[in-house]
Amino acid sequence: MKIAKIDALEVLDSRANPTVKVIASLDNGLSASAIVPSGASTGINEALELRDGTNEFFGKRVQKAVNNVKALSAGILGLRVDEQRLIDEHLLKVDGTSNYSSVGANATLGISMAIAKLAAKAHNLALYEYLCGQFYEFPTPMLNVLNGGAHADNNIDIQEFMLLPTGFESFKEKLFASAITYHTLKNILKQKGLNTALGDEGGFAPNLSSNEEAIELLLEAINKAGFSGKISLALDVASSEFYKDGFYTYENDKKSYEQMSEIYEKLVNKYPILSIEDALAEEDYEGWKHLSAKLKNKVQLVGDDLFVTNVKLLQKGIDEGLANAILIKPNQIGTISQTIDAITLAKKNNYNCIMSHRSGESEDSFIADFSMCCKYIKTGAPARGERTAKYNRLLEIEHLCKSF
Ligand code: 2PG
Ligand code: MG
Repeated sequence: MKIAKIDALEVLDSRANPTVKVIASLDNGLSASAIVPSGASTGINEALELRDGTNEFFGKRVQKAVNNVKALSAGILGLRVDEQRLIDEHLLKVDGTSNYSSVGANATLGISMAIAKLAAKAHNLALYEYLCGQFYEFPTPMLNVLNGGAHADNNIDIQEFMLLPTGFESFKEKLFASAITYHTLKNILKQKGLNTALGDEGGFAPNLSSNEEAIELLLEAINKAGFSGKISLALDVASSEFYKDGFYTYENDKKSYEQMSEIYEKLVNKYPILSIEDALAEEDYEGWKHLSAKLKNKVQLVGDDLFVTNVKLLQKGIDEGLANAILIKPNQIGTISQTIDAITLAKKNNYNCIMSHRSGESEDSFIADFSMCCKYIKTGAPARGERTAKYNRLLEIEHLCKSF
């Protein structure tokens, strides 16, 4: 059970940017590896993603973080691999800051993920069993089929338009119905002469005249595919991206948080939208209070940039009644133990948890297993290998559970 070696290297993510891969091994030769994801619409309070910042590769190399993995491993070698919390606490202590700004959260998370995978293997457990214990459930997927904002080169403000398949029993039924709808959406876009090129998360990224047009297109696809009433919608507005000096630049107009809240209320009344993420900006606490009082009982309000998987920020949100759900992204906080703490605190306070990918991803399916501790998973469209790696892993888990 003792950790014998921790190795690291640079690999590429789904946007052709360097990222960190960590390989951990035991004395007996058993090994496991993990690849760290990377966001584009990052929150200001996220843990630091360390990039070399040199002239080479647009400053994006992560050789420093790779070197830090090797340096950090010195204090971990010889420890039991299933001492996850002890190991994660060691990483935090050696870094010495609250957001990993010395060694980089891409270094610490790589180690933390690889250790968790290796421990699961050493115990002969599936990763989800190791991470979630007996409290696992199959998450409902939220599939981002139309991309805007920082994830696409089009003119749409809202970053993600997602399918939320609720009217089905199994994960497979939810996923397949969504994939059929995705194909139907592609055909509709083609027929209308709209672009069917894909954005970063595998959704289509056409130029449209308004955000509402995107919603209408999704509903048309759901209807045509025969899933009306069984597939609803979710949005990630990622509004921190278009918030400045107290105002939101939405559809080329300056809006206050009151006006944005009214827009959301109208959308929720008009369309089957069940969930809205980052409806307001991370620093707009007054706005979040207003919006939460107005809509919390009608729709799931998800904090992503607002909470950044951080228990302190989540606790503050709970105390002030902000939102009613949290997006869970391990690389926002830097270790698996801290991510588990955020999930635990959320659940204790009846906040729904949504396990989430980053827009820059890899073939690593870690979050698929981890999502078994959550009510939802959002990991992009049902297309592109770095997204289907996660959905396919969940299909596999479901299959194995059924045949057991
Ligand atoms: C988000 C994420 C994932 P990014 O805003 O929720 O979809 O995007 O990884 O670019 O922050
Ligand atoms: Mg988000």
